[in-house]
Formats: sequence, C-alpha cells, structure tokens
Amino acid sequence: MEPLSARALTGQLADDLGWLEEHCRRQSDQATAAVRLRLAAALVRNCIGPALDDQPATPLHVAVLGGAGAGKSTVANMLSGVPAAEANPQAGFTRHPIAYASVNGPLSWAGHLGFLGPLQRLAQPAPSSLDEDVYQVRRVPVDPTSYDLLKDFVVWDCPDMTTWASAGYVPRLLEVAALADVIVFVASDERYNDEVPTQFLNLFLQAGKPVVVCLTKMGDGDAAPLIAHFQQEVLSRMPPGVVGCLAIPFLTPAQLADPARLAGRYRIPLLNQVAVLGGSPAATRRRSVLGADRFLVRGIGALLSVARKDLDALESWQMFVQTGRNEFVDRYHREYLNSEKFRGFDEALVRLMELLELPGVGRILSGALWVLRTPYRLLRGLALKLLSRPEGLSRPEQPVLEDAFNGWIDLLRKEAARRADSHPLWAHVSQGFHSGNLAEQARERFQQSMRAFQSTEAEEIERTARDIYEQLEKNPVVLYSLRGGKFALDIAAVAGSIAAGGIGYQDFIIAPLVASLTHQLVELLGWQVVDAQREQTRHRQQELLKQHLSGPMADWLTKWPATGGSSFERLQLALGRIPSAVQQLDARVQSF
Ligand SMILES: Nc1nc2c(ncn2[C@@H]2O[C@H](COP(=O)(O)OP(=O)(O)O)[C@@H](O)[C@H]2O)c(=O)[nH]1
Ligand SMILES: [Mg+2]
Repeated sequence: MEPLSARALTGQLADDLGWLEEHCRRQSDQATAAVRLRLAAALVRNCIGPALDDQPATPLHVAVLGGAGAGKSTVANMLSGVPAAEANPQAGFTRHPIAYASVNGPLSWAGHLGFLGPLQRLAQPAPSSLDEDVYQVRRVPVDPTSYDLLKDFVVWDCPDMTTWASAGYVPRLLEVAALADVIVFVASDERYNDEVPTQFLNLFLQAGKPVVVCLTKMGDGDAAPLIAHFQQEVLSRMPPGVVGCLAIPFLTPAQLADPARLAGRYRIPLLNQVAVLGGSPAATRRRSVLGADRFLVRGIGALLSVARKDLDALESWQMFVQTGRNEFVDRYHREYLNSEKFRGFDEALVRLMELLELPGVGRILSGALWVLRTPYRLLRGLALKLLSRPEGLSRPEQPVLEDAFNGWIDLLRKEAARRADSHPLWAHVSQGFHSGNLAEQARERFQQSMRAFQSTEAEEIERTARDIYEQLEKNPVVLYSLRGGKFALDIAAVAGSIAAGGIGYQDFIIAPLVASLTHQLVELLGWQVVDAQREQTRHRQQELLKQHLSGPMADWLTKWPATGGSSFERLQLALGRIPSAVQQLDARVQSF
C-alpha cells in the first residue's frame, strides 16, 4: 500500500478518532473515553499535523484553562497586558475560545486545513458569550512601554471546565488545549481542587503540555500557604510537567483594568514562566509535538479500549455463530452421514469380485465354481434380506441439510432477540432478522454453497468407488496374481476335500460348501477394502461440508453485522486503521 502523505495521514487519523469519539458519546458511561479521544484527535490536527506540514513554530500558543470563575479571563488579560477579555462574575460567561493576537503579527497559523476541527472562525467580532462551535481572533494593540508577550505568543481565553461530559463547550476547550504549547491552569482560592478541572489538568500533563499553575483571589498573606497546600494536595499526584506555580492575590479594580502598568508585581513572574518558552520557539514546538505523539503511542490501548464492549459483542456474536455451526455439522452427521450407505460402494464390491473371476477359457472353470456356489448364493441372499435393517431409516441429504441450516438460523434469530437490549450489535442483528433480509440473504448464500458442495461431493464419491476396482484393473500383475491365487485356492480346497473324503455322494455337498467358503473368504477381504474406503469417504465428506458449506456460511454470518455500511463496519475500519496510522505518524514525528 502507498504510504499516505502527512496531511492525508493526519486527516484520516483525526477522522477515525473523531468517529470513535462520536461512537462513545452515544454510550452513557463513556464520557471519559470520549474526552480522551477528542483530545487525541485535536492533538493530531492542531499540533502534529501542522508541524509535519512545516508550519512555522511562531507564534506559540498559550491556553488559559480552569474552572468556572477561577479568573481565566483576568489571567488572559494579565498575559496580553490589556483588559481585552471580558472578565465577568457570571459563571460560564465565555462560551467559545478567543485568541488574543498582536495587531502586527501574522495570521497564517489559523489557515491550516482542519485547524481547530469543527470550530469555525468568526468573521465578525462577537461577545465571548456566543454559544456556538466557533472561535474568534481579537487583535489587540499593545502598550509599547510594557513587555509584549504577543509578539511571540497567541493567548487563548477558553470556556470553563465545568463538566467532564464531552458535550457542549468542553470539546471547544479541548481543541485549544491540544493546540497549546503551554497551558496556564487557573484555580481560585475558593475552588482550587475542584474535581473536574483537576482531572483535566492531569490529562493535559499526560499529553505532555508544560503547565504554569496560577492560583488566584487569595488574600496577600495566604499566597505562600495556598501554594504549598496546592502542591501537596494536587500537584504531587500529577504526572510531571508543571513548570511553575504562582499566586495572583486579589487585585483591585484599578489593577484589573490596567494589569500591564498596575499589576506588574504579579504579571512579571507569570510572563517569565511563559516567555522563557518563547526563547526557542522551534524547540518548544518540537516538545509539544513529541508530547502529543507520546500521548498517542502510549495511550493507543486506552484509546481503543472504548471499543472493548463492541469487540466483546462482536466476539460473542462470532462464538454464537460457531455454536450454531457445530450443531449444524453434528446434525448432518447424525441424521445423514452416519446412516448413509453410499450404494456406489456396493456396486464397486461386485465389480471387484467380478474382476477376480478368470477371463477367457478360465471363465468356464469360474463358471463351474459359480454353479457349485449356487446353493450358498441363494441362502446368503435370503439371510441378507432377513437381517438387513429397513432402508427407511436414513433420510436423503438435501432435506437434512436444509433442516440443519434452518436450525442454525433459528438459533441465531432467537439469541439476537434475547440479547437485543444488551448491545447495539445484537439489536442490529435482531433488526436484520426482523426486517427479513438477513435470513433471506443467508438462505440464498446457503443454496449457492449447497450446490457447489453437492456437485463436489457426488464427484468425490463416484471417483473413490471407481478407484477401488480401477486401481486393480490398471495393475495387471497384481490382478492376475490375485485371480490366479483365488482360483488356485478354490480348486485346491475343492480338490483337497474330495481327495480327503474319496469320491462319493457326499461330494455333492462338500464341494459346493468348500467353494462357497473360499469365495466368502475372498469377499470378506473385499468388504474390508470397500468399507475402509467408505469410512474414509465419510471423513472426506465432512471435510467437504466444512470447506464448501459450514465454513463459508459461518464466515459470512460472522461478518454480517460489520457490513452493508453499518456503524460496526465503520468501527472495524477505525479500529483497523488507527494503530498503524499512529505507528506511521510516530515514525514521521521521530524524524521531524
Ligand atoms: N476584585 C477582583 N476580582 C477578580 C479577581 N480575579 C477575578 N475577579 C473577578 O471574578 C470574576 C470571575 O473572573 P473571570 O476572570 O471572569 O473568571 P473566568 O470565568 O475564569 O474567566 C470576575 O467578575 C472578575 O472580575 C481579582 O483578583 N480581584
Ligand atoms: Mg472568562
């Protein structure tokens, strides 16, 4: 297969991860997995993709993230130096990401295909409370007398992390978190250890993002104890990656309105933490890309484990198809194969015995022996008739096969109905039976396969039976010695017994008896040869059934839920492609 271009590869991978995320969201207990998948897809499209496409490392992106009312907008203003972000007492005021960029800076960074996934860029300025899948870029004028972070960075103010559910505006902040080269995590004195933001913080650290923690709104004297407390209670349980932990105590309205000039005491340490990463943008970007790559490579198992339930359902379906298949084969065996006599083999025995009679002049002698054996033949025929079981016991093959197949399908139908509530896959199968087309399609396939099976089978039986005497016909040396041997045995036995008893009336009884005995002996040997072949044919037939009928049917049934454009087909596609795409991406990132 042609290796995909970097762009096609990242596009496909982000797509597949996105599909899995959607698939998760349809299941009630998969919110965590959906968040991880969303972040993974966003890392591919916003971080790895552009880098592999040679997008310049500048500007770097700093994302301000945290819980509701933590002071994110306030911190975004500290970073940019202008009160451009609407700080608002109303929780959840900011509903979409807003980028603060320098008026003079380039804007090409937003032009990469797939940038921020489903978020559309707003063409017109709008309030940050606009609740849509959008982002906006606000160009801010910078005060030339203070430090300008925006010459190297874009600062992103984001919606609140209030819920772990991957719905509403959470995916929007995940897009920006994935884009970020550095995250400023804001937590206020009142709610510094809220569960949801803390979980997000952990996730971003797993994604290799450097994080600067900003604790806000404490009294001046409480800064140091709060930092110590936060470090002990929260950060000590986190993966590494927190580059700094700062406090911004409660500011005055004047400071809030002019952070560059009036809050420098808190602003400068914060800027230092972030700006240091701007010293070498290429190295910082490379670090972001490697972190994202590691998240994908290490997390691939966890990312795909969301499909565990689907795979389990698929596996249980597969096992059930197999159970049905075993019953199908057993039934064929029980109701047909075991009792089938293969009449062609009886004929083969007759032909074999005929072959052993002498040809030409010998025929007269053979004929004489044949006459001698007449009483035996008559008696034997009678005995066989009396002893043989009635033929009616074995059913013809076709109805047995059809009944067994119907049994198989019925079994699946009932099981699907029984399990329909347990997983969408079973519901899908049950629906397939319900609408009628699954059973119908299966029957059509079965009929086709059955025709192939039966014609191969008939040929095979005929050939094996024919082989029994044809092999002998083709080997004159063996044939003649067998014929001679049998004849010699007949004659010797008859002559011997006459000689032993002398000529007399008794010979009319003894001679036929002895000639019959020797013939019976030879025929017994013949039976053994033919029976062995018959048994072998049964085995062979079982193989043929597997190869032409039960195997292909089981295959087809197993795959049915994942065909015909079903969501399981898409799932299989995603699960099949993601691991190799991650591997290919990793190879490219490593040489990046
Ligand atoms: N007085 C004062 N108010 C603050 C401070 N930090 C945040 N606030 C206020 O707290 C509210 C929420 O802050 P905001 O930055 O909007 O939080 P966000 O929801 O995380 O963006 C706003 O009304 C801010 O003005 C501060 O240091 N001093
Ligand atoms: Mg805000």
